[in-house]
Amino acid sequence: MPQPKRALITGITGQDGSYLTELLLEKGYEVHGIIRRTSTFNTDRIDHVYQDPHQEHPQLTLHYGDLADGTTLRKIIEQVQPDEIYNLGAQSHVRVSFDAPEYTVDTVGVGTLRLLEALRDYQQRTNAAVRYYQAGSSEMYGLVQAVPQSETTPFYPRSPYACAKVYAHWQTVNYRESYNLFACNGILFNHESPRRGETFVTRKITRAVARIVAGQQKKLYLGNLDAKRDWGYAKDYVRAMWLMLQQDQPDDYVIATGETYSVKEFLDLAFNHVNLKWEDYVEFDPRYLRPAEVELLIGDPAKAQAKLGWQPSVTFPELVALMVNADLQAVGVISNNGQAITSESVLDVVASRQLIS
Ligand code: NDP
Ligand code: GDR
Repeated sequence: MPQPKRALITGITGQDGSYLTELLLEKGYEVHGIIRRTSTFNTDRIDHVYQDPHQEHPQLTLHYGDLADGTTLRKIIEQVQPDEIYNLGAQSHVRVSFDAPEYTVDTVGVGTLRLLEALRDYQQRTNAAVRYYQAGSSEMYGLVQAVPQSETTPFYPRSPYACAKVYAHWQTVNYRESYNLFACNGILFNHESPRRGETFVTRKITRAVARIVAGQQKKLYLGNLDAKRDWGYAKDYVRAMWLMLQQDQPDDYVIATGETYSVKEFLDLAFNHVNLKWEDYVEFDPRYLRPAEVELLIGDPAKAQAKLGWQPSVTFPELVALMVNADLQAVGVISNNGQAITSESVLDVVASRQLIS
């Protein structure tokens, strides 16, 4: 029996970490994840794949660690002896990065350097061939230089988060070229899902729609509604991460849908799904504005399509619908019976509950 491949994931408790874990477990990997010690459980998104560490040969093992703690990162790499490392850990909220710039840069920027250094030493000492994935972001493009943005578009970061991601990107390139590491940068445009953190705009909207329908919320406070993003489905995007590490040569890839929509357009689709008008519920709150905004992101996924054979499988309207439906299920407005839920069937249920006047 060949040994299963072993993957180590930072940020395993996040949106992408949870989908990537599912994908790798399906592919027969032994998965190891780094989690932060917290005073309450932070493993909601991976609880359904959790395995008792006392069982023989668990396929999923969690290790306490932090990107701020290089010693522990080294120890975990030594212990796990991974074939692939996916560095997804980050303080990933752009607005919060303006409030906590030093912490954000330490985790996102220097944290990546700590991991690369630990990997370099491990690889040089053991001669092990380890493949490394760096979670880069479309935020690195920042102020528009050209559209659509591709692997050759210059970066112009507009937040502490984005500056730290640019640093991490170039360190990854530098370690690849200096030490012959198999290291890839994914430049991923926004990707969403029912597991998206509740303070990112898409999930904030879909959660509010469900809560408004259920009578649990009256208003939704938002910032800039004119920003445009290239929004895809997170499950598709973690497949791209894995594909990058299966190629003959390490390289950098843009992962995007090639389409862009405004926050307003997201609002339109999400509220229309339950026959409401967003204008009746949304209020402006300047606290959600950023000191510098990224106005327009639209990615060119041509290289990933040609070299990785990657394609997104979910359209923008489908993405909005699946997120609203998941939040309607979470508040108990529609049942979770595994059947496809259309906009019409949502409206039937909502109307029958007399929630729409
Ligand atoms: P999330 O915010 O959902 O998850 C972030 C993960 O990082 C969580 O597991 C979090 O742990 C962990 N984390 C936070 N701080 C530390 C730290 N100091 N040390 C170790 N782990 C830490 O992000 P996503 O899943 O959406 O994104 C994954 C990665 O991809 C991130 O690096 C993000 O910046 C990047 N990215 C995301 C995009 C998107 O649209 N989603 C687009 C492009 C890039 P905890 O659960 O304990 O908070
Ligand atoms: P982003 O995502 O900054 O693109 O970063 P976010 O959903 O936070 O913002 C998208 C756009 O919506 C506008 N907006 C609001 N945003 C939030 N969060 N809350 C609001 O109330 C609100 N109102 C309007 C924002 O100004 C912005 O223009 C995400 C993160 O996942 C990053 O980690 C990742 O790198 C990038 O996507 C690609």
